[in-house]
Amino acid sequence: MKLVVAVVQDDDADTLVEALLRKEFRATKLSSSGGFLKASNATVLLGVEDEQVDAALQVIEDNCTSRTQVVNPMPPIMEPGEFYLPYPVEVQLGGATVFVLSVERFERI
Ligand code: 2BA
Ligand code: 2BA
Repeated sequence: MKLVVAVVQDDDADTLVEALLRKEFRATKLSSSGGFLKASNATVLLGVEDEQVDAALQVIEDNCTSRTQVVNPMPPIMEPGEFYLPYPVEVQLGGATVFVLSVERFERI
């Protein structure tokens, strides 16, 4: 068995979970936030049999889209009299960041 951990954008999370359930995957959605943007995202956990991993990844790929987001970087620490003109930076948010881990033991208690 494998544990698929997928960090996805908030906008895609509900559609993804619905699509996974339609294909009879079991899923748990956690609210999370990105370290860099500090914006909320979602982490979807899927415990799946080894031979189902590719099918699960395909559902993730089909339902998670890459987007560009414009962010304002943190201003630097200023000395008195210094002037900082903030300019927005474009960040490419991936459709999903996916980790696949081996599960040593799975129990339903
Ligand atoms: P965030 O950390 O909020 O990152 C959002 C996007 O900002 C990233 O998109 C990437 O394009 C950019 N970014 C992140 N760190 C950066 C840095 N140090 N310098 C320049 N740009 C940076 P994604 O790579 O698609 O990641 C989306 C979200 O997936 C991340 O949100 C984070 O929550 C998660 N993630 C990505 N890689 C991860 C990893 N190796 N471990 C754990 N979580 C990860
Ligand atoms: P839920 O997905 O809301 O599922 C609640 C209960 O509904 C499940 O209890 C199970 O009895 C039933 N159920 C879920 N999916 C089903 C399906 N495709 N067909 C028939 N019955 C189904 P538990 O199995 O005790 O799971 C409790 C919670 O643990 C789940 O909440 C989910 O959040 C998590 N979970 C269970 N198995 C998981 C897995 N393989 N991967 C990720 N999360 C899992």
